[in-house]
Amino acid sequence: MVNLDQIGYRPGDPKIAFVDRYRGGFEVIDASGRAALRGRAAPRGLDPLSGDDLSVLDFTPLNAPGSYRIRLAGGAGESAPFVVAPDPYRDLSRALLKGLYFQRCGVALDRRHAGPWAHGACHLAPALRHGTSVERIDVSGGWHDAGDFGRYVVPGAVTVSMLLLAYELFPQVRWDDLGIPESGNGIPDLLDEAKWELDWMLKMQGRDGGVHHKVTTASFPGFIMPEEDTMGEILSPVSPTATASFAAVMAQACRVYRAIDPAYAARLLAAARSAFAWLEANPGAPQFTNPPGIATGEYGDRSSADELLWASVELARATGEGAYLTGLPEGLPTRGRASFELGWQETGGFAVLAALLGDSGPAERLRPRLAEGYRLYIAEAMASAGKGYGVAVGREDFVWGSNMLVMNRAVHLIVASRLLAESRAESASYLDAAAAHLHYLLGANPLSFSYVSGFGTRRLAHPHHRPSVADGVVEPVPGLVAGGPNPGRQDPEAAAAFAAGTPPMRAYLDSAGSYSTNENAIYWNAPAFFVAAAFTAGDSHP
Ligand code: G3I
Ligand code: 9MR
Ligand code: ZN
Repeated sequence: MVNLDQIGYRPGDPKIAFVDRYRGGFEVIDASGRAALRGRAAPRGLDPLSGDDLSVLDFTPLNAPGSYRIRLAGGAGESAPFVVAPDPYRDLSRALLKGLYFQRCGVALDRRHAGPWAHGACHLAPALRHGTSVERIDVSGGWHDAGDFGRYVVPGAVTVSMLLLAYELFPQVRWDDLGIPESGNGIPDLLDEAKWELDWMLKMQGRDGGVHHKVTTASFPGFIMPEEDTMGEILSPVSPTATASFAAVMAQACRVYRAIDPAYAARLLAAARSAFAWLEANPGAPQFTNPPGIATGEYGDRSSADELLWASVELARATGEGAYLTGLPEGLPTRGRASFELGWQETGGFAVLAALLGDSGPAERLRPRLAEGYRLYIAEAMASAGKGYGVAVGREDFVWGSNMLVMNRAVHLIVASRLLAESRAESASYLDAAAAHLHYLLGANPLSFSYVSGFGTRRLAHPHHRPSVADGVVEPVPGLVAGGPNPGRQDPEAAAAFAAGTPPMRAYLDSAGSYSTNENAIYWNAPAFFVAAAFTAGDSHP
């Protein structure tokens, strides 16, 4: 197999394909069957993450737009087709954003916007407040988290935050013609989609400012359509991580919405302030664990210090009030990768970006220390990106949702190209490294597999996504990102399929039963969207 990005490459970008145990020559064949370029495999050595004895095929000089495939000498193999084009990731960016529209809850997805994946309205009945038998609360709306129908505040917050970061950094993706119900309303669809979740999050806040952790059924339903899921939902208790990440993203959103809808921005800020006040009033609040009778995703955490840091920085930035920073621990964590994570559990990276990007107001004083730590983090990522399949991840990153960790690394490299680079060459080196992560997601990996539904030749076909299984449509909902390789053998199919010791990048199954490798999730779409957006053309190109 010849492993490469099955969408393609832009002229001028580095272009590298990967092969296992091959040392010979290769040809890049154009649409008319002629060899447009010839080269030889260059050995890269044994790659522990894939188990591959890797060689790279460098076809960087191929810059003429067109459609191609790579052929190895002596019939040893051929790649999927790919293009060289000035703006190859545009449709991908749009689909990754629209992937969130397909997750909308509490509303019907109509044919005009959802095509064959249209379905009826779901989860409109008020949820029962946990621990009571009669108190019902309307918390309809938001996005289904993943392949299940639960709505969880913690992952919702990081997803919206990533969308808002993309909105701020990439004006080229402020489309208003994505084909969602709000398209054409004069507001970028990116913000309309973010608002769908923000409006739901507002409903999840109690009168005292505390924010409920999640709303789900008691257990996961079978493979049914969302509108068939009528067992009734339960509103789980308030949690400190939900309240803190809520405060952070509401404050961030307030900044963005000020220019667009000042009344809405004021509402968001009031919500952020009252969530923060709840955190101050409840310093010892216990971490969330599933309450009795609830068996859906826990999204638990050891500590909410990172969420609190994030909320402090965003609130200081939104209000200009330095007081929001006074409670911060003396030694801000700025060393080690955990400080920069952009996941649902470790959110320190969102705090770092909030402090480093743009006018961060009183958070400006955190910058020198953060920037120093950031520089070290990026240097480490760059060193690791030069190896194997070109992604800055290690064995420890191959957990449930490894594709998110790959995409998050690329997010940081893209930010570094703007924030740290002191020359054009340095900036280009960060962007090239980031692009390699996108190529990995789209097929430049040992399985020669595109983890995005609807994109690539060998691509995600059977996600653990209830609607895609139950809707009777052959193709899954497009624009979904699979969690990806996870050698943890955390579902029965994965446990049966991988022997212990399977190289981490190969521990993946395109099967709807394998929720630990093949579910989709909103917070896996968001960083993939961010990265694809960075490489989408427009007025302001990265
Ligand atoms: O962080 C530890 C690491 O220290 C340890 O060495 C490693 C070894 O297994 O595990 C790491 O933790 C893993 C954690 O994800 C990392 O974020 C856990 O094993 C793993 O079980 C956990 O998986 C989470 C999964 O839910 C199960 O709780 C995923 O992150 C999370 O994305 C996923 O989320 C689910 C929701 O619960 C329900 N909705 C669908 C959604 C997506 O699958
Ligand atoms: O479908 C569920 C998926 O959304 C979750 O991420 C996953 C882990 O919490 O659990 C899935 O549900 C499975 C359950 O945990 C065990 N029985 C089989 C369910 C999948 O059909
Ligand atoms: Zn629903």
